[in-house]
Amino acid sequence: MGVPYDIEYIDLANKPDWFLEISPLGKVPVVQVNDGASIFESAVINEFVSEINPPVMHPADPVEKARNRAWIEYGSGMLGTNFRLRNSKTAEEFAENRSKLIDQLKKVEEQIDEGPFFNGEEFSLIDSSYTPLFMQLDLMNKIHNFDIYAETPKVGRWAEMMLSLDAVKSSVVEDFPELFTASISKRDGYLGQFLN
Ligand SMILES: N[C@@H](CCC(=O)N[C@@H](CS)C(=O)NCC(=O)O)C(=O)O
Repeated sequence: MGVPYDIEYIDLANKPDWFLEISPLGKVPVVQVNDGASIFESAVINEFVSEINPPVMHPADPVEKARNRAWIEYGSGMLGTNFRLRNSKTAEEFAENRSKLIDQLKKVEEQIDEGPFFNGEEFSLIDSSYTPLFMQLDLMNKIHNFDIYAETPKVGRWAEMMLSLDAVKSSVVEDFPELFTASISKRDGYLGQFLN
């Protein structure tokens, strides 16, 4: 808590020059620290912010910390699966990607106990790392209910709890739902047909 920052949102279809100068891969998110250094990759940024504002929000036990980091990496890959799900053109392609994502969610389901967080009672960086996926799935599911947590109730409860937190709700621009939904509508894919 309490790390001072300024934030700039980037139109990825129209990246400003100053952004391209500080973002080594031209991607968001990127953090520029006071001495001018640029830090990219969201998991690395999260660890960095946590490290300059201890305690670090990973489990203290090295084995547990490594397990958390590994599942954070796995969750990052799931964003790719969800990107393909969101952009599926046909019902068949959508069903195929849905089932791939469900298989991945099942692996995560095996890792969690009673919650409410991934590690139980304590909030950790892994909770925030899965939240963009949960937020996207929630908005996609509002367009067309595809029951993504039917086989993973614990992940479903984890997602619902994370999305109910004020810190999560205020972590995106106010009109994020509209912008995200509009980007799906524009794409002329399977999900978009439920909007048009
Ligand atoms: N693994 C990276 C992914 C970064 C990433 O792919 N960002 C996308 C937006 S979600 C981006 O900036 N894309 C713009 C582009 O590639 O031109 C992270 O977690 O930071």
